[in-house]
Amino acid sequence: MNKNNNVVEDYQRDGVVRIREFFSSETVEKIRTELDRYIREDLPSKPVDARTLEADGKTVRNLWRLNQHNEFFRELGQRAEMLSLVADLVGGVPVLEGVETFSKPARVGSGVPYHQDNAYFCQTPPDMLTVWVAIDPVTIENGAVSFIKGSHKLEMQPTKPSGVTGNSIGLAEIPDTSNSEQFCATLSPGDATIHHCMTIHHSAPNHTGKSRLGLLFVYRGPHTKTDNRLKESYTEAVTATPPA
Ligand SMILES: O=C(O)CCC(=O)C(=O)O
Repeated sequence: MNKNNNVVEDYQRDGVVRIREFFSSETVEKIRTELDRYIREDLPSKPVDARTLEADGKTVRNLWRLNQHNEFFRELGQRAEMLSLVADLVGGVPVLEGVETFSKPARVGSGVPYHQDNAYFCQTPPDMLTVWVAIDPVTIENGAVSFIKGSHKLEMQPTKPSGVTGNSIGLAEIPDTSNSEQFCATLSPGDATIHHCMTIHHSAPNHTGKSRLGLLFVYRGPHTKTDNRLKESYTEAVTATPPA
């Protein structure tokens, strides 16, 4: 893992930081091989909500809870170097809450509405983050994630159910910050971003012929607690649009 020295400073200031060569090309290939095997051999016998499909009803949009369903991904998320990096950012020994994909397959990959992750995670204090690792090249064209730097310092913004399968809750209003003022996280395979759970972000659909697969690790600090008010709004949204 090629940690740049300013991860903590950049993360605290901007609520998002890009790290080049976070995983080696060997690790990226192992991940790709295991994801393909898992989808082919294991997923058919998992609960239906272990994945979200795209609108075509057959292509995987997301794999959820890989840390519960798969030993390889649980071990990857628990590696000492991951935990030590994240510990400085969540303020304590990290709890691995999830390993998942945002697969954004070629042509049918759907967009992700503007949101703050804490509308899903519902934690207080919001000491929770996502390490988003590129498995494919991530470009503007195939749907890179765009972040509004500094927005992690805002309060929770008003939300509304989005009606998007797999991303059931979003911001009630689209922010004023134009796309060109946002940080568009273009990445090479193995590069990563780390974003705070209050940082506003979104991504566009993938109309290109190139897949944009991302593997995500979600961690929280050991001291966070569920905020029941946030949980109520989330439950309403996810009940209206379940992940599967
Ligand atoms: O991968 C994407 O397009 C969106 C990811 C996302 O919303 C997240 O990491 O919270």
